Amino acid sequence: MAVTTTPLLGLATLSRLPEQCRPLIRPGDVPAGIVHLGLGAFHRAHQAVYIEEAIAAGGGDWGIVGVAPRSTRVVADLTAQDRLFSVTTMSGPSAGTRVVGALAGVRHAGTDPGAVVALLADPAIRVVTLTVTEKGYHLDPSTGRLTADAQLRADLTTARAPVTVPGLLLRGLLARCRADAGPIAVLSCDNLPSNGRRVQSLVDQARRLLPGDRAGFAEWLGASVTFPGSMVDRIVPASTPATLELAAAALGARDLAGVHGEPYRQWVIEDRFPGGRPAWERAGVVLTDDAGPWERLKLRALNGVHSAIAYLGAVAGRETIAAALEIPGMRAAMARFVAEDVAGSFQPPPGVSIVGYGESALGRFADPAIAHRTRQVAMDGSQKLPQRVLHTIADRRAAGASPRWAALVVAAWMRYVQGVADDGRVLPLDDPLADQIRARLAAAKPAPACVAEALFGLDTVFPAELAADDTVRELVVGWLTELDKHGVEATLAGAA
Ligand code: CS2
Repeated sequence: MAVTTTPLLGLATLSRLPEQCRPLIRPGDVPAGIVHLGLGAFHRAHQAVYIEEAIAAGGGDWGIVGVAPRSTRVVADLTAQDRLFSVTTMSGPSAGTRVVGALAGVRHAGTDPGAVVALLADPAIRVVTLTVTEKGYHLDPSTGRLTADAQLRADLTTARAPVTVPGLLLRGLLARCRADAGPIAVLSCDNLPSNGRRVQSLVDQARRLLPGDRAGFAEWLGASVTFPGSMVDRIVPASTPATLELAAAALGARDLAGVHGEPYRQWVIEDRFPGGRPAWERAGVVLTDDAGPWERLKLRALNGVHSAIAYLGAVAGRETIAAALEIPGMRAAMARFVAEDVAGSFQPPPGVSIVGYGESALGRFADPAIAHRTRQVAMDGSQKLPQRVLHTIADRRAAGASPRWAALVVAAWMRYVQGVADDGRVLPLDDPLADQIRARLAAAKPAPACVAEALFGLDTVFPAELAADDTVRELVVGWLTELDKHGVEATLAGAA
């Protein structure tokens, strides 16, 4: 009896894919012009899609060399598939799958850091993009100061092969300067506050730690490297077996690197690319001279709300964001958070309503097909809270207001990190500051005021002024007391 197996996605299977699933370009046809650090699901469903569309519409040698800082798995899978992967766009009951061919190469930084440094010094590469998550930058979330961790110091001060992202970037830029390989733009696509300026400051701080006289390097950086700010948006949960099953069913080929995401996507980029850039405007990217208002809009009215739903939902035992949004009172509380606290905290982009934007974000979160896990969004809270919630609080306090709903989000995070859901189940604490958080909680009495006091003492998360603000403390302790006594569901039912 003949055994039929589904073939693996690759150049050899391309001609057998249904027409509507085929990539716009074939990997290998377009030479590389971009190095991307961070080959996770978000990059594959966002920048890779936009860049492929821009190349297809406007040409140019802008293929991407994707670098995985840690995961060897994604490099092996993509290599086996000739760097092809699919993106399945989910919307309610329907799904559409398309293969993307933007990857001109893939590398694993852990096993071959020298190759990554050499790429950054290659004149053909004129843009570096990054999606390495907030913690990948090794910056204190509240101040933006470079953390002085041993790994990073060793990357910068010894001749060993770099293992951190800032280490790779600095060594690469230094090699580029020495090779006189021409100007380049470093484009952060992570949800950091003022991400362009943060990365510029990261490079500047890291440069000062390099041994020897680096005056020439500083001058070259100032003249040849730009750090455009950007806002990126698309909900792309971690892939699951269901993602790969959907891809295989649509393609008739197995795709081990498939990702899925929502139909919505947005990219706003400051147009400062001294070595040129893809024709992004042909792919729907908004090019601007100031991404700041867009970035604040997204971090505060979308990501802040996302985090709030994640903490409250996980404590209430809900697996997904969509399920958490169905808790009675959740949607109303989130709408009031945006309308009463976020909306008054900054000037939005011209013509954009913060309340309307917040409403549409809630609509996106509500789609159960996306199946974004509350625990995934809850990860790394210490790195996310400042730009998502604390900046809203600081701006509202400066205007004399009492940001009640934003305080609920801080209380929800403080409730979540204690590690036990309302039904007694254990919640994971996946956070670079997990040890510090646990130590502070272990030393504190369990009363809400003591827990809040202990956590407000995390000075790389909470600025001193905010931690010492009695109004903020009272609001947070009030909510934490409610959450402790009555649980998330009763708190929300009585709140909005
Ligand atoms: C989420 C984001 O995991 C998280 O923290 O809030 O990944 C979110 O889905 C994206 O920023 C949407 O663009």
